[in-house]
Amino acid sequence: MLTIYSDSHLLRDSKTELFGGQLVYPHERPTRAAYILERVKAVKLGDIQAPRDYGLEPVYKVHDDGFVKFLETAWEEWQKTGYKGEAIPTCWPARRMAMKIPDHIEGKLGYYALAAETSISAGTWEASLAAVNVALTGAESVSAGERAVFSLCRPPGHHAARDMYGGYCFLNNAAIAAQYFIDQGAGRVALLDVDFHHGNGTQDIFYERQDVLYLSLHGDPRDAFPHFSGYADETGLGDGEGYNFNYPMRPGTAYDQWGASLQIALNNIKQFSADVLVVSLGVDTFVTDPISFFKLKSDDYLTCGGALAGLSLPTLFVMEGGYDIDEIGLNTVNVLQGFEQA
Ligand code: SP5
Ligand code: ZN
Repeated sequence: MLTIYSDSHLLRDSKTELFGGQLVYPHERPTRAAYILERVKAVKLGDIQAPRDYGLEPVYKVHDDGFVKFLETAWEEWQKTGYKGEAIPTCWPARRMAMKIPDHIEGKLGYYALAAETSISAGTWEASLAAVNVALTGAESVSAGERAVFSLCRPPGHHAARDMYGGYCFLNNAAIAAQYFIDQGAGRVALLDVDFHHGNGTQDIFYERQDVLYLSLHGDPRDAFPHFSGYADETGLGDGEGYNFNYPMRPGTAYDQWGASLQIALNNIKQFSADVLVVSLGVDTFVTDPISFFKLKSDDYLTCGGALAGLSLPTLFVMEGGYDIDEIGLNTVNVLQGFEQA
């Protein structure tokens, strides 16, 4: 399987994550991609290619103009305030407050953030845009006839909504890739999200559309981030009604139950008769993931990959989360090898 990778992810190396009331070195860190790449090489998964540059047009197809401009200039504006730390929002437009976009960077951070754990740091914008190019280059290869491609994106994307960032995500790599497939003439795209967390951003972007089916397996929002999205009764709106499927699961879920939800999701993808599959691939479902509560084992990722291959669709894997860094390479590449060996 072909892998798309760029060193530009190194530009995203924030020093602070607000976690448990402390500022800690972020779980979402550069070594994640390094260890995955190392495993891709160790097992000789296939060629590794650099991304091409697609510019901002595909980003604006999915994200709000003001939001993109905010991300582009946020670090510069934050620095001008003279604050010493990285950019973290401290106030929000909560219930019954004005939904007007303020001029001051502190107000803008609150307006566009969906969570406060994710600091904006030097290089965040550049790395986020590079991750989009990694996703798009993978999508172009799949469009050109590759059976499956792995886009080793970092930072991840599935929490980024049309006009919101957070959950370690800024631009929604998988959603931008799905939109690219549509623009290349795909009639129906299935976007299956197996990251531990609900992909609230991807759901948001396609919620009122029936050309992109979104399905997500994740920690129940009663127990897990992002807490305000991912319930089973979120089924789509308007034209999109019936084209959004959530499979929330409780703490302690192991592969017996997780795999059963996966089978239901795969059956829904078959019924939809998708032309192409995008997988938001997170391995934070792993038993020793430091921020999650599922109990998947390394071999389960081989099984999962095999099940995905059973759809017999052109497939783009887009990297999302996974924070047990010692095992992230093994677990991620197991999905890809399980897929290839099926
Ligand atoms: C892409 C992705 O996986 N983003 C995840 C963002 C999660 N951020 C909030 C984490 C809060 C975790 N609380 C965990 C309690 C562990 N005991
Ligand atoms: Zn996650």
